[in-house]
Amino acid sequence: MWSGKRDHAGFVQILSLLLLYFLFDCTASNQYHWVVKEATYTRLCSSKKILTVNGKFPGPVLRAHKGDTVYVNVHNEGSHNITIHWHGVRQPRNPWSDGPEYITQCPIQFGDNFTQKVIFSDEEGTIWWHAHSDWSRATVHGAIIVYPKRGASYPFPKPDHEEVPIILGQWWKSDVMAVFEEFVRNGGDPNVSDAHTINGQPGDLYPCSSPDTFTLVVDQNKAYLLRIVNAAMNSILFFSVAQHNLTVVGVDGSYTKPVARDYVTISPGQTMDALLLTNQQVGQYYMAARAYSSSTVITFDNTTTTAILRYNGNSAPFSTPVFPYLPYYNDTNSAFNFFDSLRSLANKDQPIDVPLNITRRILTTISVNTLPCPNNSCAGPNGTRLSASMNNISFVTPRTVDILEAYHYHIHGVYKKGFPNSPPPVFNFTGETLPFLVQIPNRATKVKVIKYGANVEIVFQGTIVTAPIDHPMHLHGYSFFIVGRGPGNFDENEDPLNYNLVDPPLRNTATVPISGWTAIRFKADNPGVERGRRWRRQRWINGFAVLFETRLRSWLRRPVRGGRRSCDGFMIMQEARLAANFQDPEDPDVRDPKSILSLPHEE
Ligand SMILES: [Cu+2]
Repeated sequence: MWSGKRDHAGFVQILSLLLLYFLFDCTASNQYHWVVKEATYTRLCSSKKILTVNGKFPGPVLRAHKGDTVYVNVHNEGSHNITIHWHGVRQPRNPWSDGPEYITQCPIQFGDNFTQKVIFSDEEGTIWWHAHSDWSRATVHGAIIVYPKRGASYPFPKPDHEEVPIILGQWWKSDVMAVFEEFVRNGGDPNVSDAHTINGQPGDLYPCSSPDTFTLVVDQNKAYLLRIVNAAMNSILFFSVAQHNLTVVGVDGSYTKPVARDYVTISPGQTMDALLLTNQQVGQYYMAARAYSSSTVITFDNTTTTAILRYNGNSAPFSTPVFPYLPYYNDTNSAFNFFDSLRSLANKDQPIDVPLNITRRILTTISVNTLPCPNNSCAGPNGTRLSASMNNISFVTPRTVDILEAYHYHIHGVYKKGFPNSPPPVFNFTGETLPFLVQIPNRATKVKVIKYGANVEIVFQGTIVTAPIDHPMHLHGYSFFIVGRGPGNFDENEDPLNYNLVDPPLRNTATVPISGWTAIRFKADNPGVERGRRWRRQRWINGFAVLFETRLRSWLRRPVRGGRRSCDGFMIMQEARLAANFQDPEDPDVRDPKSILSLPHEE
């Protein structure tokens, strides 16, 4: 099935059964050995070293059946500290090795190793894993394929080929860590990437790329299950296959009612299961992806990546493949028309449980604000520094102890409770004018404490602060139902009347439309520290943390030594109590923890 793909030759994992050792789990568990290390790759006529897992880009596929527990021993032989995150894996009562840096664990230092336990519970279909430290995920990522439970079947006819990863990514000719450091330093947007990629290859439309274009060789009249992942750093993408429909049967590790489309939209962090029926004439067809970008002020990578779908028996291998339809870059209607077409199965075999009686409502703005910069020397608008916010709070990442550890051991001063339930300054979020008050966000490590079992609704409200933009929003530890979305300001009286509470899609990443809102619902039944975050231009950090009621601390069975990555080994605790503060390398002016914890709005 794979051809012309040097870099994919080793997609096979070392897999071993540790039957006796993990007998208490009642099932044999899979164990993976991953080595994070640099490897040299050549793209777009130049070579560079990139960080990889086992030398592969994209990284190895992790395979499991629904209900499996997998152990991944990560050896960091790279040059950066790193964490590996299991995106879209619920990890029930096991946030300890979920990966988000300084939220649930501290990074694996280079030279060190850490065995991460990954518990697959509800999710089934395609999800993915990626590094969760700075910009290392640009090259350290791969697909996770969760097959149906052993003995169970798909809710659709079994495809002839059930495993075709299509990993969409982005490539910079320069070192991605240098791109990251540069925009952290200058406070502006990251440099635009030089290419989009399909399975690590830019494709025929870029220089020096044709010979290595990813080619999927297929037989006629078969069904192929594409496992599509958007692993790009900041591009929402349109993807399509010339003269073939994609029948979407699942998103973000949850099955959907089948929906046949001539293109799909996929945001960074999202995944998709799509059936491709090879029911066209024997020949060659392009698959292609390019950006959806509706902002009028933000530059983006407007290049198009391609791969080739080649039928066996094709008699004209050197003819130009047929090119597919892709919506135009700023076609918001097409982008969201696709998202709106997704529905959960919601039948008797796959019932859903949308929370109806909401006990915790949160309305949060998501904005790209600006911070003043000395001598107006930064690269944001008017010399400012860009800083994303939720409810006008820009999340400050702790650097001495992770939030989960602080929560579990009652370490004070690492985070503060009281993330507001609604925007502190209410203004016309999507109107023409903006109060000065909301331009400069508060910087804080602010969390929302939610009672175990609460039925939560969060409405993400886009704003015009700095510039309106579409925002992909992601939650760790949960999938959620997307019950509604709309243009303009959310109307708490009118808009809920139009919610889909019957068969809304269950996702882990929602896309909030430019100058609009999206509403999600979930039941808070997975104790831990979860982080909601936005999925673009990561350093405009972003997000808030959600904590669960104190009495559930005991439910979080902290793994014994070796199953937990502390910030500085297990003796960190005493030091942390003394040293917990928020010195932020990006902002040396912030020295006194209290100074950034004085917030305008407390519960
Ligand atoms: Cu995630």
